[in-house]
Amino acid sequence: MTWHILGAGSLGSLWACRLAQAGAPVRLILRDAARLAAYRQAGGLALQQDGHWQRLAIAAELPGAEAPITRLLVACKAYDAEAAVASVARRLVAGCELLLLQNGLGSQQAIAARWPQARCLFVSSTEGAYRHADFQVVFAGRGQNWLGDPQDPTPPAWLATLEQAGIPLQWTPAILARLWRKLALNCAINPLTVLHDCRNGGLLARRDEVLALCDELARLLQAVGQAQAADDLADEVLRVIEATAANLSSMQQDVAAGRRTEIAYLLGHACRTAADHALALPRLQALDERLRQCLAARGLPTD
Ligand code: NAD
Ligand code: KPL
Repeated sequence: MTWHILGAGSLGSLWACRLAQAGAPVRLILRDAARLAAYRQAGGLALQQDGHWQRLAIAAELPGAEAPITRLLVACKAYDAEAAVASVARRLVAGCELLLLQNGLGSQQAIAARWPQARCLFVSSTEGAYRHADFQVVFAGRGQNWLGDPQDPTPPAWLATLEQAGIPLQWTPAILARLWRKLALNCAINPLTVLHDCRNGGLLARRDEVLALCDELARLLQAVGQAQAADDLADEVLRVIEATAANLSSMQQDVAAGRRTEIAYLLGHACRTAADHALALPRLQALDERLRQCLAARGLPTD
C-alpha cells in the first residue's frame, strides 16, 4: 500500500527517504505546480545521514491528482495541517489512515473531528531533522517516535514496515499523555527562551520562574485527566534544560529566522484548555500575552 506524504519538509522528507530506501512505495504530495517543478528540477529528495548525502528520486504529485489515498503521513507544521488535509480530502478513501506528525495539540483533534471516516494516528517525535536547502534534509538527531490512536488501542498491522525502514517506533495507547507531557515541556522552556533571548541553559538563572510555570502546567495536566503526565514535571524540565543548555529552543530558532511559530498549538492550546476547565493559571496566561506581544513586535503571526 502506497505511503502518501503531505509536506516535503524536514520530517516528511526524513520519513519519505527511509521508507523509499527500504523499498516501500512512497509518493510525495507537493503544494502546487511551482513546487512540483522545483522538485523535478532538483532530481528528487536528498538526505544527509551519518555525514553522507543520498539522493532519492521519489515520485511526487499535486494534491489534485486522481489516485485514492489510503495511508497519509501529514508532515506539515501544526498551523498548516488541517488546510493541507483539506486539499486532498476528496481522495481519502473510507477507513483511510492519517498519521499526524504535528507537535503540540489541537491540530490533530481538529483533523480527527473533520474527517471522522479516517483513522487518525497521532505521532510524538523526538527525532531531529532540518532543511539544508529546498528538498535537501539533514538527519540531525536520533530519537523515538511514539504512535497511538486515542480512540482505539489496536496497533496497525504495518508497524513492522516502519521498523524495517529504520524508523524507530513505539506503539502506545497513551499517546495523549505523551503529547501533553511534550507540550508541557515546550511551554515551560520555549516561550521563556524567546522572551529572555537566551539559550535553554540561560533559564537555569531563572529557576523560580520555570518552577512556577511547571506548577501551573502540572495543575492543567491533572485537570485534563493526564495526572501521570504531571508526575515529576519540574524535575524533567530542569533535566532537559541542563541537557540542552547550549541549544536554542525550536521556538527561539523560528523567531530568529523570522518564521511563524506553533504557539497556538502549545501555549495557546494550554491557555484555551485551562479556560475550558475554568482553571485560573495566571502565570501561563501572562506568559502567553507577553509572547504574543513579542511576536507581534517582530512582525510575526501571533496564532
Ligand atoms: P517543515 O516546515 O520543515 O516542513 C513542513 C512542510 O510542509 C514544508 O515543506 C511546507 O511547504 C509543507 N506544507 C505546508 N502546507 C502544505 C500543503 N498545503 N501542501 C503540501 N505541503 C505543505 O516542518 P517540520 O520541521 O518537518 O515539522 C513538521 C512537524 O513536526 C511540526 O509540527 C514540528 O513541530 C514537528 N517536529 C519537527 C521536528 C524536526 O526536527 N524538524 C522534530 C519533532 C517534531
Ligand atoms: O523540544 C524542545 C524544543 O526546543 O522544541 C526542547 C529542547 C525540549 C525545549 O523545549
